[in-house]
Amino acid sequence: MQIPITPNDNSKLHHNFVPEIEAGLLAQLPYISPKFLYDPLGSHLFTAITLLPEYYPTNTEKSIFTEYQDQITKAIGTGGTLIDLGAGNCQKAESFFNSLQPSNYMAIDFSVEYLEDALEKLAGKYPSIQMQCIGMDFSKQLIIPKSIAKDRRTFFYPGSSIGNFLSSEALELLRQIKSQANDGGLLMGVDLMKEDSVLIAAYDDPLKVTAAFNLNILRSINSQLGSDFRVEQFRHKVKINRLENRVELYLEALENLTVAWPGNSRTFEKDDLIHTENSHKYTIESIQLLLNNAGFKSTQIWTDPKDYFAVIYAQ
Ligand code: AVI
Repeated sequence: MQIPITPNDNSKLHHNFVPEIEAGLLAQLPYISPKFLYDPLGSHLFTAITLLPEYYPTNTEKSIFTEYQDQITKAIGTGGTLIDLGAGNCQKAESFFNSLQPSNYMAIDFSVEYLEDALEKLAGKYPSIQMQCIGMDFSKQLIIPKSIAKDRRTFFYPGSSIGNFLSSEALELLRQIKSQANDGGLLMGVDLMKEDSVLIAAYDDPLKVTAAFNLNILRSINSQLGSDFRVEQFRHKVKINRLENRVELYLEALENLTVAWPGNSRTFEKDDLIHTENSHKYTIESIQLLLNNAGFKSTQIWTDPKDYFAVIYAQ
């Protein structure tokens, strides 16, 4: 396994992200970028979320992958390079290794420590696949190293992670994918709009795993910024925003408090909110429009019987 050190490697994380975090905390409506949810503990907590029965996206996407694996493989073709965006524990990509038989697998994630562990196990299991991983914040810019063959690139972006971007950001990312896919394409999972009760159960689960995942962002920020957030002074809050077609995650202050970090501080009053994540839900029409605007000419779409989730191959 090759682990390239790139300009986006996490070793530079602290230095690079302080101004961005500070700007969010000092904003009139404070916010923290959702990428900070995925520190090593946050990545494990997210994996735990995907095991919750209430968190339907993972199970539903998996059922579509299983049911339509042959059709998906036929659409993509075998061989080439599989580029896994937000690879996490690499399990979803692994489920396609036997059918797609990529010659190269490149795993990209914000949390490189978690990725390295996952990839090390995988490399031993599939010796015929060349594997490498990169720690990259591709929410800013997606740069595929020149060493990766240009032809037959399949970008793999499952889990409806595209939903965590504003539509302008999603459009930009999809444009960057399209421009680097060349004669390949994009296999993507997209969560579809549905009734409130299903969304609330998925994002405010009774075991409080999502609450822990959301609250952990404060510890992740403490280690990036040197701030003194205390998790017990906040609670997880979920709102459904029908106008924007999204689930919104917040942390709500339980009391009046001040958070300090080197060179600055922010006061919160009881009930003040910190916005931590948007999870946009699409319709088939709205995602197709976004893909077309990004330059993709054709799409093949597979859904589940309840139309909860869509898997799309775009070229
Ligand atoms: C990674 N992403 C697609 C998840 C979602 O559903 O938006 C993150 C998540 N947030 C809370 N639960 C899961």
